[in-house]
Amino acid sequence: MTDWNRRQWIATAAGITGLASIENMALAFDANAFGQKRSGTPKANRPRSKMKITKFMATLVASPDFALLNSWNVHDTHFLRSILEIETADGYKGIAEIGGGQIKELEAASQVVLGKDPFEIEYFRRNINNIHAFGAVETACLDLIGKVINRRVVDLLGGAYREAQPFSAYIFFVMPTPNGPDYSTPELAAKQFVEFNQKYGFTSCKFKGGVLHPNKEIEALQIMREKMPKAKLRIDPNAAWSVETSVRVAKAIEPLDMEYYEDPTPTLDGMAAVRKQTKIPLATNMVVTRMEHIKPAIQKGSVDIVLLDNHYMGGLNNVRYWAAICEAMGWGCSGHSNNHLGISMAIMTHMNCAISRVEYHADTHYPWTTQDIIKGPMLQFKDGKMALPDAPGLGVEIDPDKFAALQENVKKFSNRHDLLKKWDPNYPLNNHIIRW
Ligand code: GKR
Ligand code: MG
Repeated sequence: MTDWNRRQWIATAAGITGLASIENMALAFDANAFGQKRSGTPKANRPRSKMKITKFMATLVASPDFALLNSWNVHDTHFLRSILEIETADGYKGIAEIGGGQIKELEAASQVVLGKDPFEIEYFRRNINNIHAFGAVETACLDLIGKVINRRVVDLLGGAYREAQPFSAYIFFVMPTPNGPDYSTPELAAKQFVEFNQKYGFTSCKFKGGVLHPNKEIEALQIMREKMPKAKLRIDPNAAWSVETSVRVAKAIEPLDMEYYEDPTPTLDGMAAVRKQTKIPLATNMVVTRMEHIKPAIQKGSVDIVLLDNHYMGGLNNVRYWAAICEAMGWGCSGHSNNHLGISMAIMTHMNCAISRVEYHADTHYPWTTQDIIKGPMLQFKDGKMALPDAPGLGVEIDPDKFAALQENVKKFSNRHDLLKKWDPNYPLNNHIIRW
């Protein structure tokens, strides 16, 4: 075939498939049409440059926290987070944030990562033994890669299914402390939701239960429903209730048109027993957290909704596999969180925006954060949503002065156990038990 005939053939094929700019397409497909002087079409054997990670730093930080209560404790004076920074020989940087107390695990992971290319994520997954450390490494690599190719992390996760992620208010009972707020009654918890709605625009509420007697928590939900007739309501007592109590509470809150009921009771069997006796969908971040939980959860009929979390589910890419499995199982997906800074806020926004299956408003503790690590102002919720940051990678950067201040805070960290024991001598500190 002559050169001209080949170009005609390609142009015709391109026309049939509806491709525009036929002449350009012909040029692009036909690598040898105009000899070696032509530009724009890479040769198949073009050498690819590899990058090399030469710096890996893991740092513990602490940010002040409120006296939030859950079924086994009061939050400490500060919450701890581990910050990972990586850098390549050519000066590209990536960052990540995971839970506190992961520094040793991250340092062990540095042995696997140093000297490697940030694109070798599957190699890292197979060779880093700690799931949290792998999650941090993967996130930092994606942040770095995003900066190299000038795209956002969400684009590396399948693209932005939505540009802003809706989040829910995370409502806690807060123990009164000398300088802190007091949200220790059902009325005050309901007031907190109204305040979060007014300040951030949240229209759904995850209410942390398992703290006061279940009747008080039912009362709090009833007041919330009165004050916010259209809101989506959820309660999460973190498995502090027996099956019997969980069913009794379910019957009492069914008329409130609850969106879901999160981990009322422990174990897949316990959840299955509750699920048989209520119309409210059951959600979890406690009984379906690893792949091996999926089969028994389906067999027993334990849950309807799984909360996705990149930390314990093996990183951002793995969470996408989780979402696909949830879709196959007929489970809905929401998003889980613990106390976190702005880096995690950005990570969760990229992750949830990439996953079409996340049809519920995801959790976030960010409104409780007062001292952040990121450059510039804290990330802002608008109408209950967090928009994807615009800059490449995660779109947030570490502010060195804020970082130094958060490192100093680690020395100030202490628990509030004495105060809690004074406030409620029967509180089962650190002891995760069925309380009612
Ligand atoms: O910070 O008190 C808390 C929460 O209870 C958190 O630790 C849980 O992991 O938010 C979480 C949950 O949904 O169970
Ligand atoms: Mg939960």
